[in-house]
Amino acid sequence: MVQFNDLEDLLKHGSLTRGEFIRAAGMLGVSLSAVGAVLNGGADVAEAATCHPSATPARMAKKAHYKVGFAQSELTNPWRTAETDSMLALFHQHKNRFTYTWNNAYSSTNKQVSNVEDFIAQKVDIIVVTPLQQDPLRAATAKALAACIPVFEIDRESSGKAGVDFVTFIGSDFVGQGEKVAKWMVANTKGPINYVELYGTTGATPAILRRKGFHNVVDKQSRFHLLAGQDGNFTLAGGKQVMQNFISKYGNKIDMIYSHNDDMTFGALQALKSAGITKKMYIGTIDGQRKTIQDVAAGLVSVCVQSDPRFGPITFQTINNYLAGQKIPKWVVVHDHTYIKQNAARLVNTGF
Ligand code: GYE
Repeated sequence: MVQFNDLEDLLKHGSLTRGEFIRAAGMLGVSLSAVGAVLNGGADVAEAATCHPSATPARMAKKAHYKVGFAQSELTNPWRTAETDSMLALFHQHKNRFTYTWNNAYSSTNKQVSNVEDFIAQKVDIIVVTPLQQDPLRAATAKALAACIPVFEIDRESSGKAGVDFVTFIGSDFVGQGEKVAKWMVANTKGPINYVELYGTTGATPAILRRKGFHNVVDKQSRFHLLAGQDGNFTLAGGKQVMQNFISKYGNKIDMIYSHNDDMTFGALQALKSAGITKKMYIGTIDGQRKTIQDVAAGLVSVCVQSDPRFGPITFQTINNYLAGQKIPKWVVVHDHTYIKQNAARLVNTGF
C-alpha cells in the first residue's frame, strides 16, 4: 500500500500535482496539518483540500489580479480569428485586473492538452478552453480540476460534465442550429430532394450536434435522400475537396447542400463554379460570416444560421460573475440569428 512518504516522493519529483497530492493524502487519512507541512503553506492547503472549482457559487480566494489562459484549438478559418480577436480585445480592456495569455493548438488535440498543462504549470487562476474534439480534451480538464483551477469551456464542449468537470459551457445551441436549417428546407422545398452533407471536424461538438439537429427534422421526411456526407474539417479547402468528390459522383443529381459551416460552403460554391454546374441548388449553412449573409441576400445561399464567434464579452461577464461568487448556469447560451432572403440585407452588419 502507498505510504504518505511515497506520496511526498512523487510530489517532489513532479509526478503528482499539489491537488493530486492533497487528494491522495486525504484518502490515506493524513491530517491537513501534516499535508500543510509538506507543502509549506497551511492556508493554501486548507483551501485546496476543499476546492471544487467547478461548483458555484465559487469559493475562490479574492485577488486584486487574476491570470487567465485561453487554449485556442486552431486558427484555420475566419471564425476562429474572430473568436481569438474578440477574447483578446476584451481582456486587454481590463489589463488592470487580468493578465491574459492564449495559445494555439494548431489543430492538434495532443498539443491542446499539453497547452492546458502549460497553463496549469504557469499557475494561472482561470483556464478557458475551446475543445477541438470532445473526448480527448477530458484529460486536460481533469488535470486542471486536480490542480484546483476552474475551467470555462467556450464555443465547443468536452465530454465532461458542466458544473462538475468544468464550470460551464458558454456557446450556441448546435442541435437547434441544425434543426433550423432543416426546418427551412422542409418548409421551402417540394418533391424529392437529394442532398449532400459537409460535416465539420470529426469528434467536435458542433459537427456532432449540427448533424443530429438536422437529421432530427429531415429524417422524418421521406422525400429527403442523403446521397453522401463527408468531413470537410470546417475549412474552405476541405469543403472544396469534399464537394469535388460529391460532384464527380452525383453531379446534377444534387438538389441541396447542407454544410456545417460557412467556410466549407465557400469551398463548395467554388467547386460548383469550377465544375461549371449552374443548376440552382438549395444551400443551408451555419456561422454567419458577413459574406455569407450577403450571399443569402443575393439568393445564392438559401439559409444561414448564425454561430456568433465574438466570445469576449460573454466570457468576460461569466468569469466576473464567477469571481463575484454568483451561481453560474451549466450552459450560458449564445443566441443566434437565422438569416433568410427576407432579413439578410437588414442584418448584414451582424456578420463578422
Ligand atoms: O462553426 C466553425 C469553427 O466551434 C462553433 O468551429 C465553432 C465552429 C464554427 O471552426 O466555423
